[in-house]
Amino acid sequence: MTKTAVIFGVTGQDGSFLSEFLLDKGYRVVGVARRVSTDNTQRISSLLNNGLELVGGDVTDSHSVYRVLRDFKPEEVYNLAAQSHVGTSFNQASTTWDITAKGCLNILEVMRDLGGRFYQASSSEMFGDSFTVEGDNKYQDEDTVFNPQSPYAIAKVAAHQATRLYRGCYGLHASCGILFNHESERRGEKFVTRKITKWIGGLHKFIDNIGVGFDELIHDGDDLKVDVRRFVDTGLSFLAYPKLRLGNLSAQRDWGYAKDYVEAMWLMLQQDEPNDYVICTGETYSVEDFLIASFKCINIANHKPFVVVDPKLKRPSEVPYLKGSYRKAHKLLGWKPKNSFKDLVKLMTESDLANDVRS
Ligand code: NDP
Ligand code: GDR
Repeated sequence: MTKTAVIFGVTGQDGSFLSEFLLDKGYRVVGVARRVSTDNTQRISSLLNNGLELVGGDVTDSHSVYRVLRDFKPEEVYNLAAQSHVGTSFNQASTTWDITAKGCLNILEVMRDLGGRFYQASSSEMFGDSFTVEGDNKYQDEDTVFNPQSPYAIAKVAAHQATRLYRGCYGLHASCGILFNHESERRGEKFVTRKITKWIGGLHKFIDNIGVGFDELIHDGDDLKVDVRRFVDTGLSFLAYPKLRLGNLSAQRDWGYAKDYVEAMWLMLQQDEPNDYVICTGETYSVEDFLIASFKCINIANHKPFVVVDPKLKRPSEVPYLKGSYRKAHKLLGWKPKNSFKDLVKLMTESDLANDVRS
């Protein structure tokens, strides 16, 4: 019998990969998308011609959640919907709460009556500055205490605890995946990894269009410039490309590939008993490490002259160190990551280099 899955947050990075994954498994997949003034279906446009069904709905509107779940009667419900940008949550705390915390509660309330299996997208941000120490090893796992450091993380803790409560009191098959950072060529452009690779793609296009090499770039304040006086057909002396502006470069993250992580979401809902699992790579790298590896893809050994550290991009409160342990997921789900940090940086940088050359 064909199973039906409903995905809230289908238009996002994970929603697109999860839709692909479930369609490949033969599911009927219904994605819930909110109405926005610009097209938010770019990541799923090809899937819409290949079986993915799209319905309107918003997790902050409990009646719309109810109607979708009543009409489609899914066996599995994945809540990926969130205001997911941590930096933004400091300026839009209330919206973040409504979507990321209350939105989850709205789904749980409906599922309490209608049933079905539920996946909640919990986050390593919930740990904040907390970690477990074992000898020389500092890591976070399912037993590490939460100490959230942003309005986003607080909302995720609320949704996580609500999911556990509904599992405990109403016997709902509800699982939380505590996912560490996962990225891809489809990652939103405001997250640091994609911001870096997108910028590199743009720089490559900039010099390629002029027909010069990286060695002809002049470092001038916050800009990179090319002297174009030798090109007879321009009336300009210099063309400029802004340097890459970033905030905190020392933060350490456990970065994996999003495609590997959606499989873990599905595996959690295939277990007889609901549970909570950390999903990560078990390795940690700083933002600066990401910069170094990404610049290496364009054969630039020293990224420093290309980057401006802007204090305005630093957050009021930061999560300094994330490194997960996926022991439990490996033992109970048989899950482990397939792609390394190196694979991820290469894949993302090459994708943005190709995109920018084509456009
Ligand atoms: P994205 O920001 O790419 O996607 C978020 C999705 O939520 C989008 O589809 C967005 O729609 C949707 N959404 C936002 N507000 C609403 C609303 N009111 N009603 C319905 N849908 C809404 O996030 P990711 O795909 O990266 O992450 C998926 C989930 O996993 C999120 O909950 C995130 O917080 C969580 N997470 C992500 C991690 C990561 O590293 N990627 C790690 C840990 C957890 P729209 O396109 O209209 O904006
Ligand atoms: P994060 O991801 O906050 O970990 O949340 P993000 O890529 O936004 O930041 C990672 C680290 O990089 C530092 N940083 C910058 N970040 C952004 N966005 N832009 C910058 O210019 C910049 N410069 C430095 C940040 O301060 C931070 O330390 C992501 C999201 O996907 C969440 O939804 C998810 O829950 C967590 O990962 C796990």
